[in-house]
Amino acid sequence: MNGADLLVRTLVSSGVEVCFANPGTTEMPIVTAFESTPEIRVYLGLFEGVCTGAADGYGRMLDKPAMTLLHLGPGFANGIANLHNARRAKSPVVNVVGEHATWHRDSDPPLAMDIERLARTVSGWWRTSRSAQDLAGDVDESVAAARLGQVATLIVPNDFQLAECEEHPASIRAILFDPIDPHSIEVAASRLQTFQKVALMLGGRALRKAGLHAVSRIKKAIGCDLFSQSLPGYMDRGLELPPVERIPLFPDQATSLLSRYGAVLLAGTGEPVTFFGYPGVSSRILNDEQEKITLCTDRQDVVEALECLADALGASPNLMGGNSVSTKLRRPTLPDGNLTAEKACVTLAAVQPENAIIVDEAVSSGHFYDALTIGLPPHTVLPGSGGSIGLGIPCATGAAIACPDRPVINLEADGSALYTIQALWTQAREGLNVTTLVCSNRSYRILQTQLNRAGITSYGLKTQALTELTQPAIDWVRTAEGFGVPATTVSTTEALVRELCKALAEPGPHLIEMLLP
Ligand SMILES: Cc1ncc(C[n+]2csc(CCOP(=O)(O)OP(=O)(O)O)c2C)c(N)n1
Ligand SMILES: [Mg+2]
Repeated sequence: MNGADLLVRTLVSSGVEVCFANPGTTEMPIVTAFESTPEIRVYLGLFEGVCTGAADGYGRMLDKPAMTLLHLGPGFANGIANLHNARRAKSPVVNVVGEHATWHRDSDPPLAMDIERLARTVSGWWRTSRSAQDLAGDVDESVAAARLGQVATLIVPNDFQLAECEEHPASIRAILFDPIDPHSIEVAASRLQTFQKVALMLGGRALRKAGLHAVSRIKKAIGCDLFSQSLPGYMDRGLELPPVERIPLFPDQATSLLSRYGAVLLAGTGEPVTFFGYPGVSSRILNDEQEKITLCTDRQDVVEALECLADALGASPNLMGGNSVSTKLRRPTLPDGNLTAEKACVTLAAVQPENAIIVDEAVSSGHFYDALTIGLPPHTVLPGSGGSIGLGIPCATGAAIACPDRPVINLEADGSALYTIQALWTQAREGLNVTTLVCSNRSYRILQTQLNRAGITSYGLKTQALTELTQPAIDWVRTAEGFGVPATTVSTTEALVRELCKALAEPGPHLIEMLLP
């Protein structure tokens, strides 16, 4: 076998089942190695940001890594924006990046770049392999690093992919979290009990079912309120789960929401900070008087820590009684008439099927949606996480590949959609059950809102040119159909209900342009 075979076989024996790829000449031995490895499924993304966003979506859904295969520094660079989102989402991703042959590298060929430097910006683990035989150990370590909830990047020179080497058995390693310190949990429990009003700020695995189960025990014991950062990576929501509120994006709203709490427990996330720096406004959302208690480190299992905390607070394992979880089905009533962003959100909440995966990159159109979902049937929400737009369509693609039996609905802002629109082609090629709802307000509306908030209400021609998506308007139906995805445009709530139900009933991807004011 050669190094490429060893690499692919080790990935498979470490539990990796899918690869989102956009290969070039330096990765062709790995492409060939896929041929003799039926255990790994491969998907072509027509831009590296599609591959990395899809790997992120897959990783978020299954909490285990997909692999990407990327071409040299330029290919990796194209994938970085969505790897940034993956890093913020604590998503497990393993990148394999081809590199020039070691003997060729020093001649500074046209595509040469400092790949390690790029890798550092988004990866919790990175390495350039030193020999073909080392590849098994490298892969093993990269997968173990990714499974802790980080991006791992392995750079593999082409000559090592081609070199002969020995088979090396590897197996799936258990995730190696650092142990929880019972004393620090006791301290956290007794501090929390001294405050009247406590907030839990949740992130990472704390927002998955198992974490939320422990959280609801804590809520039942001490009556705290539950929050997440504005853009968490993953949230299980709906019936039988406790209501978690995403903190607002704008600092004044976030600060006033959280100022009433004497203590904030940080579980799986850091202290909340404002999205941008605004002159005269503090970067931190919590004030100095509020006590901040960090439950555990990134290297510890937040779910286990939450369970220990629930035990330390004397919380009963039984969740019945009290109001720590929503138990009553509450679907909003369908609105009627011409669509607005709010009506689009209400319609989605009224119609979305049980077990749906909602990929939320609706930007300014989506903020009505969250509050409507507490009493809905169980579902999962995947928000933008790192604020780098262009994640939604790739992320929905990866989520659908991870969970083929679950309907995926992607609430997608028009400007954001256009960064990685070619992911629609992968959805069509693979026949994925994704319905993309484009929030067609024909502008970068949030930028205009930011200007309004800064007191600028009339725009000059240049500001208009840089914030409006008109002249020409995007033809969404022809764009989607060009990539092989059936599409339609709706302007009323009634038409949206009809088209959404039709799209959900038919297999394969669909796109619905929602005309919004
Ligand atoms: C990669 C990247 N480029 C640029 C931005 C800056 N940015 C934030 S929101 C936005 C426009 C959003 O427009 P759209 O997706 O249509 O959402 P809307 O504001 O209209 O709801 C831009 C350009 C960003 N966040 N990420
Ligand atoms: Mg827009």
